[in-house]
Amino acid sequence: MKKTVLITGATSGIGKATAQIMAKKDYKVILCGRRKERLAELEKELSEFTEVHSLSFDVRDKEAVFSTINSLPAEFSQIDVLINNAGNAHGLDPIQNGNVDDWDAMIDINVKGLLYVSKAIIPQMIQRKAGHIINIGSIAGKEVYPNGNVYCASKHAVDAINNGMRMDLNPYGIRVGAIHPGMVETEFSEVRFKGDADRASNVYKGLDALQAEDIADIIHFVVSRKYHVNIADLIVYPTAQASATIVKKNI
Ligand code: NDP
Ligand code: 8X3
Repeated sequence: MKKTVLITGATSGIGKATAQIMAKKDYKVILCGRRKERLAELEKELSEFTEVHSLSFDVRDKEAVFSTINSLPAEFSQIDVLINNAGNAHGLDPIQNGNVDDWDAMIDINVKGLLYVSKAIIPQMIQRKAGHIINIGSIAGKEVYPNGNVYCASKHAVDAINNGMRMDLNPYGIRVGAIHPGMVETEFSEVRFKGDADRASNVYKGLDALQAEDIADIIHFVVSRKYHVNIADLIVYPTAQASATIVKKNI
């Protein structure tokens, strides 16, 4: 029987690339995100390979998260793999200049949103004593860099939640692990810099940054190990990057 994967943040970047790979690897795919047109477009593209269902909700909206996930049609209601990927950085400012709305967005989306989606799906995994949760953290969850303050805090929280989830779900045989990417060239920096495309593209200038497909490939590798193998914590840098602040650029 085909397994079903639910991917949050599937309208762009890592989530979209993961949906594309998983669809071609014969998983049924549930695409989540806010942007309905993008969901519809991707659903159409992937329907050529597998069964696809789209859910449009904001992960900050607690009620919407639970009601949407609880009303999945029967053929998609068993979620074997959850990929908690939705998230972004908002701003890159010293703490004293930080924008309170940016702080709210990062904590509400990256931390609380991940918790809500997990809470909606974990009970069925417990009932079946099977399942796999992959939390997309970041190197920002392993180290703090100047001006990264609240984004780093949100990803440190993801790291902690990932470890806590693995402990708490251990009695039920549920696999839990995190992947922590370094620089991946997606819409991430455009969101961080509020649509400033020049500033965003500068981040990746002069190096071979990771591409969304690189992380998607690794996600598929992690998911497709034999069930007794749980990859719990994985840091992935582009070769040009050695830490959050050490990056070799050819410019
Ligand atoms: P993108 O900006 O390309 O994608 C972000 C995705 O998250 C979009 O699909 C977006 O969908 C979704 N999303 C954002 N806010 C919400 C919300 N409130 N409700 C529901 N969905 C939301 O960035 P990436 O692909 O790079 O980011 C994916 C994950 O990877 C994030 O958790 C990010 O922190 C992490 N990461 C990224 C790195 C990078 O360098 N790019 C490095 C390390 C980690 P929509 O707007 O349609 O709702
Ligand atoms: C994204 C990578 O270095 O911008 O999480 O925090 S970084």
